[in-house]
Amino acid sequence: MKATVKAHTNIALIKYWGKRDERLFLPTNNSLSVTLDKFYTITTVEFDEQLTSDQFYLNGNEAEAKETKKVVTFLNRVREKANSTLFAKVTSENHVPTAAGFASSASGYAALAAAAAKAIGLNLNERELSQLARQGSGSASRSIFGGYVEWEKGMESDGSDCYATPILDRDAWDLRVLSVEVTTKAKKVLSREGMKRTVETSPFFAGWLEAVDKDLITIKEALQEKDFTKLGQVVEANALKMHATTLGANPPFMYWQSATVEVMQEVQALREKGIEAYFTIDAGPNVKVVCQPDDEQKIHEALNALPVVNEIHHCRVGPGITYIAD
Ligand code: 2P0
Repeated sequence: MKATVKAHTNIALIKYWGKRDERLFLPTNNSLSVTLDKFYTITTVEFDEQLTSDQFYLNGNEAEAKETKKVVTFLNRVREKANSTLFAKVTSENHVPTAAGFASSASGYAALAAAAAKAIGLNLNERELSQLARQGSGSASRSIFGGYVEWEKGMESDGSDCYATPILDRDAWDLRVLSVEVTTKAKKVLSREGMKRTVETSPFFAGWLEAVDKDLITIKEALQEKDFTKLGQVVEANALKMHATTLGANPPFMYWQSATVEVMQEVQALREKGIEAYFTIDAGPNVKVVCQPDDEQKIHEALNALPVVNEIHHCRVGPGITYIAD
């Protein structure tokens, strides 16, 4: 009744931005990500008839009540599926620098879904695990798989056709992602809240939905043709469109800080010098830069020279979930 799983985080190249069902985590649009090798979560789940409630330990300490509540809600879904009433001890180690703007929820819920399913005796395939992980956090549906992954929004109201699928192996295209951590002070609007506010109030949200389908077609062509320029251009443009929706929300909000804009402008300046780099930004001020291996060092040096840059993490394309023997 015990299992341990390692899952890696991912960065969306075409963003998930908006839900059509908040309880089931059903998105308004497909998204496409690359799994990263450097950041991951290792989670052990043990169901135990001696326990009288669920326990959640994160990085060696009992987790905060808010986080534990989310984990309990998720375990309730797993118990319902398995027709079980057993409580569990969940132990998670996060190797994700949250200051770098990576949501640990993607690797966290992918690892939790796979470990909990195995520990309770559910025999789920990867597609089913993707659907389960999705119900902890949307982006976790993509972290079940390695390489380049598309999360299908699906049409059904029960989420039965809403899951991620791998579209290109990690070995098929060796791209690099530099995670550029900038100095930051402001409090951020959580992505869950920002997404909801945008869907409900931003007049630009309709434009986002119209654009994202076209961007998906373009990026899939780029992946097939291994056309880096085509990929980079659509990645950067898609991130800018996602962020534009937040400016139209009521009340309006913005994830960027001045340091964010400085990094974005340096990336554009690098391109003018003939070095191909493209940025993407999630629900926070840090910037991720996508590039080809030969340019990685030059881009690092240019960005590292900016006073607003704190740290740069270098990532390669990573694998899907792995089960670890106890
Ligand atoms: C993404 N983000 O595609 C997008 C782009 C942020 C910006 O997925 O509410 O933590 O748990 O489903 O997955 C971050 O949101 O949101 C996210 P929930 P999640 O990666």
